[in-house]
Amino acid sequence: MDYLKFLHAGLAAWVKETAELCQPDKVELFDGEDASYGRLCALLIESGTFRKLSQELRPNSFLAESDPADTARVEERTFICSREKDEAGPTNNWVEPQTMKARMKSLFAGSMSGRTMYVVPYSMGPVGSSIARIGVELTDSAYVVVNMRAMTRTGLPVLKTLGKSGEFVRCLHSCGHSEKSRGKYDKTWPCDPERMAIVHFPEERMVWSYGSGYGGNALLNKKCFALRLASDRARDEVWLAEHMMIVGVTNPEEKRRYFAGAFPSACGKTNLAMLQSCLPGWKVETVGDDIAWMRFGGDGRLYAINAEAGFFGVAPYTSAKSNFNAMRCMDKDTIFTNVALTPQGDVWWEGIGWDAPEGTIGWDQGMAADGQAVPVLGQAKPLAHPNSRFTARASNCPSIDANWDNPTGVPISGIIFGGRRSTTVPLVYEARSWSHGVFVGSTLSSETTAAAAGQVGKLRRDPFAMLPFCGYNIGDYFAHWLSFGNMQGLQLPRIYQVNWFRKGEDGKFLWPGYSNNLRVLKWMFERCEGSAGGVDTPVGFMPSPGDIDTEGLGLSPEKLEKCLEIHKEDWMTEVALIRTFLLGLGDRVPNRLFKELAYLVERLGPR
Ligand code: SAT
Ligand code: MN
Repeated sequence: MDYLKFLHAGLAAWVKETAELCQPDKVELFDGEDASYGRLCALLIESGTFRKLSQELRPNSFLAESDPADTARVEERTFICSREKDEAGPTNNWVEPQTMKARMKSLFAGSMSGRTMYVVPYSMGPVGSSIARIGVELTDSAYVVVNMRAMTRTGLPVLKTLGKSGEFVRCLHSCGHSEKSRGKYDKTWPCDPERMAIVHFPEERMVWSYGSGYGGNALLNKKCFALRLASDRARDEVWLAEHMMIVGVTNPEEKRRYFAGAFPSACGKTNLAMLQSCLPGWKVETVGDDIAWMRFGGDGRLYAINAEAGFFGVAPYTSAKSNFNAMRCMDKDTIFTNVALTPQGDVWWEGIGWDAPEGTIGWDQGMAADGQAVPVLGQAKPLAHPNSRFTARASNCPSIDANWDNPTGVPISGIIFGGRRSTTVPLVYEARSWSHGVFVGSTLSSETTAAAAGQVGKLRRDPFAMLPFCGYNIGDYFAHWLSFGNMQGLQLPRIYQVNWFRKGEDGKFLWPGYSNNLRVLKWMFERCEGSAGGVDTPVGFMPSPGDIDTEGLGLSPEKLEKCLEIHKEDWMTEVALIRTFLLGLGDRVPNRLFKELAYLVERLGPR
């Protein structure tokens, strides 16, 4: 650790101070090299956290099983501890920072005893890009380190870029020690479910996370830094940190345009990012599937980078049909968490596209050190946890875009908002203006699916798909988005809403979806070119049925028309819901959004 001192005094001091608090047995710098990654994977196998999958079927891949009490993000234990409560706003939990620090320090005290504290320097975005930022995570979880190796750019090149006095976000993570013994999980998956807390201090650019080793609770680079802290920072510095995928679309004339898109969970954001083309001559390529950092360039265009370097995707229902490219991403070098294990040493989950081989072992049954695995086939409980994940590298994605790692980023032509709506919202429409588009984003909604806890089919508003991820007052966040509309010299992207999930009277989806969504992207592409038609409707500009390429689709004209229908009554109901929602977000919601709502009512006409 000594040479850290030469590199960055602030970092060295923070490491020392944290080690004194958390009392790890050892402190180790993660250099990001393959050898170090391999050594940590071997350690994880030794401790029983990892099982190596079949080298023939899944080269260099592992299966991890978490404690059943630690399987997803915990929003109710996630806090934004800004100095002022109003800064955190109505959508975040808040506790006064000094009080929270005292509480957290008592949890961190000695929490790493018996473990190693890893120092993980990482870059969000291509190393050296002017949009990218550096973070350092101190963690006592080797599982976190190897996941970060896939999800971010890690290691010595990052430390070099950081230099002696560069700025970085401080992320401290400890799995903790449970007061209650959890049997086999104590060793394989340490955590402290009763006292979990994921805490952000935006003014200090710092995250403290205690008690969970899973996903966004523990990989602090992801939702904590790249969305919650970065959104706050982006507001101050006039850029955007968004929960968006980025996709490149190339037409037969080889012209490429990029789109960024925000979708609440379970709406197929990753599938859209990795779409397989269904149209001759058209290509679709992936830049990112979850987090876009965007900044307007000197030429007035909006440039986006993928803040990440891998995919942390939900496994269940990922198949060759729903997402062929994602399946190929996980052919090798992949870490699976909480999926089922086949007797052949491969992985399985519900909706993978084939039946579970006999003897397949469910996610919380298989890894007992004593080998007493109980196959649970035929049991109602799913074999893979609904929030089971794959961690795959972007570089292994067959559809990865040539510019995905370009430090300049990619120029964004259009921004897409999409939700899962069985009624009301048409297949696609284009916002009439920037502020109308911001209104569309701020009122984004989706119906809940069986995959998430709670009632199925319930309509939930999720503005910009950022409800759990906006690190400051959501009203100010809307104002920040609106502010770009008043700036001179910007080439603002067009803004779209899509809905692949509208249902007919028979309760079936009207639109065939999946690769066919490219037909909708094509309309947007051609709108940006100025070559596609758009009908002026009360909700926005829409394609007439003839503007959507349906060649070879076999979709009846009536069905397409139904996909595109606007029912005034439905929209009046929608307007009332939107008004209630916006009013519920407090007095910092910009008036402009209520104006946009009034315009919508006006365009819908008298009752
Ligand atoms: O666990 S993560 O936050 O990384 C993924 C998610 O919940 O969306
Ligand atoms: Mn996400």
